[in-house]
Amino acid sequence: MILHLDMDAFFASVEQRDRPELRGQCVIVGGSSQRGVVTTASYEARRYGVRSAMPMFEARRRCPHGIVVPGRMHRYKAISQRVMGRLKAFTPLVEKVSIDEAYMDISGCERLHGPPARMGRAIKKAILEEVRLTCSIGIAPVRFLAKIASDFHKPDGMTIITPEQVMPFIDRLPIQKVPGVGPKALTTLNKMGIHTLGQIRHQRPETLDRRMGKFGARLMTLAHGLDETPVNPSGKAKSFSSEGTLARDLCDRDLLRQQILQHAEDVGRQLRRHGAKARTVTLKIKYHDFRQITRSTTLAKPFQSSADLFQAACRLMDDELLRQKIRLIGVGASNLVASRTPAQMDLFSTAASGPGSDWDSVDQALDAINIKFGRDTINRANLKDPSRKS
Ligand code: TTP
Ligand code: MG
Repeated sequence: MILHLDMDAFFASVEQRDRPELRGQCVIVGGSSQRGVVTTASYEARRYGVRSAMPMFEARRRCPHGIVVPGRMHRYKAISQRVMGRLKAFTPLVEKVSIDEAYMDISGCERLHGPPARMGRAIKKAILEEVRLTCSIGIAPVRFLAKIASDFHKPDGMTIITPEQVMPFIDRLPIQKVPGVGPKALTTLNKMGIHTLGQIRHQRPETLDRRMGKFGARLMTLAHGLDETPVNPSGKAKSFSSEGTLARDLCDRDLLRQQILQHAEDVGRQLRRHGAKARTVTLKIKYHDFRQITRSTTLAKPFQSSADLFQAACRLMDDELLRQKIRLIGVGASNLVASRTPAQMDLFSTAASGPGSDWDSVDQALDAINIKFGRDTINRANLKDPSRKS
C-alpha cells in the first residue's frame, strides 16, 4: 500500500500557525506588487475563489479583506524538514516529492503500526503534535490513486481505497483528476466522449495512441489500476528549474536572452551542487494573456554547464514566434544522470563546454565564489544591468 501525504494550504497555514492574529482570516501568500501572483491562500480565502498562481490584483478583487503576506521560504523549508523527519520515524521508505508532500510505502508496516487506517490516523496525529499543522492523507494500492485520494477530503482529510475498491473508483473517477491530464488533454478526451478514467479501458490502444501520443498508453495502464512507479526514498531530484515573472512584459529577444542566462546559471548551479547532469532542457514561457507554453529538447550528451543550458534554451526561444509580450520565463533541466557517468568526448568537438573546457572552469570558479561570498556575488558580464554603476 502507498500513502500520500499533503499539507493543507501549507504556506498559509504556517503563517497562521506563527501569527495567531491570522487564524480564521483570509490569508493570501504571495507578492503584493501590482505584478505579484498568489502562491497559496488559506481555506478561508479559497471560499472567495482565491487560487494559487492567480494574479494578486485578481485575488484582491475577489477577496478585498484578504491579508496579503509575503512568503518566508526558509521557514516553510524548516517546517517541511520536521514533517519529513517525523514521517521517517514510521518507515524509511519515504519519498519527498515537494516541499509539502511525500509518498510512503507502507506495505509490511501492519505488524508495527496496525492496518492502514490506524497508521494514517497515527501519522496525522504525529504531524499535528510535531508542527501543529493539519495534513491530508490518501492510501491506495497504487501510487497515482494515493495522490488522488489525498486530495479527496481536503483539508484535514483521509481517504483509503482498498484493493477491492480500485476498479469501481477508477470507473467513476473524473478524467481531469488523473495526474498529467491538463486542459488540452481534457478537451481532446472529452471530444472522444471520455469523461472518466474507466472509459479509457474501452478505447482501442491505437486510437488512444493516435489522439494522445505516448500519454495514451500511460492512461490505459492507469485505467487498469496499474502504476508500477515505486516509492523512491533516495530523495534524488528528477529535475531542476528556475523561473521568474519579468519586471515588465517583454518581447525583446536580447533582453529575454539575459533572463534565460540568469535562469540557466541558477539551474546549472543546482545541477553541479547535486552532482547531476541532465539531457533535457525545457523553456517555459507565460505570455501576457497568461497562456503558457513549454518547449523541450534532448541533447545528445548529458550536460552540466550553464553555457550548454543557456544555448539550448535560446535555441528553443529562437524557434518560437513570439506573437505576444512575455510575462514569465523559466528554464528547466530534466532527464538526469549522475555526473560521474563518463561523458563521451567528441573527437571533432568545437562545443563551448565539456570536461576540461574553459566554460567548465568558468562554472567552477563562479560556483566557488558564489558559495563563499553569497549568491550573485559574481555574474557573467551579459547579466550586468547597464543602468547600474557597479
Ligand atoms: P500545494 O500542496 O499544491 O497547495 P497547498 O498546500 O497550499 O494547499 P492544499 O491544501 O490544496 O494542498 O502546494 C504546497 C505549497 O507550494 C503551497 O502552500 C505554496 C507552494 N506553491 C507555489 O509556490 N506555487 C504554486 O503554484 C502552488 C500550487 C503551490
Ligand atoms: Mg498542500
